[in-house]
Amino acid sequence: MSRQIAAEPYAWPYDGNLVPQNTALIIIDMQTDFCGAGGYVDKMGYDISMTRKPVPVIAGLLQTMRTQGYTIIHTREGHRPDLSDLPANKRWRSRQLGAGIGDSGPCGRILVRGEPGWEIIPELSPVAGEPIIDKPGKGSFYATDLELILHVRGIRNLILTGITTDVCVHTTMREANDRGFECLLVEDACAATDAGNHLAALKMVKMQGGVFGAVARSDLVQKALLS
Ligand code: C5J
Repeated sequence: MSRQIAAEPYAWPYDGNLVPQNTALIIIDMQTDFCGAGGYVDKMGYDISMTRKPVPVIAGLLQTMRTQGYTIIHTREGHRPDLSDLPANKRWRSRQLGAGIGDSGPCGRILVRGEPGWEIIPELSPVAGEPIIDKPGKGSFYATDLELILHVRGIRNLILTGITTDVCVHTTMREANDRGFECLLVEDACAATDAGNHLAALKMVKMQGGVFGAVARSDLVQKALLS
């Protein structure tokens, strides 16, 4: 059976081979530090209502794909408590905005593994059996075992959601595309701290016939999955 999602610039996946056995939902960095009060993004002075906006949309996709037996993968950006994996320039830059990674804040030490701010928000909590990828950088493949986990499970299609569209979601999509994965970005299931950057990130995916994959709205993803 062939199944495709109405997407731009092409119906996704390109070959109609979309089944729970070969497709994963990736939920990127839905952590308090990125969308909660007192977290990293809030401390930098950005509007967290923007990064919170996709929460119910992701929750809806999560429920559908969990129920149908798709692989669900969660990621968290964060550093070791001793900060041995935190590049000095990354720390320096974050301190320029008053939100130093590794420094204490209202949600514990900012972007440090094990701290309250680093946890995935309760609305999107992983359940047993769903891999969580801990990453020190923006991309989910760099310095992680994500690629191995996907290969072990026979996954070749990735449905990408989370925050932020222009940073960790885009970096992950680019990394995945170069590794041969067929990627779909769900436009209302991701968000950025800057509305223009969100739109630009969507546009970049769609150029050159889908240079990094395709983009779809969540209602069209749900429609295809439930048909
Ligand atoms: C950022 C992320 N924006 N999860 N991280 O620093 O996109």
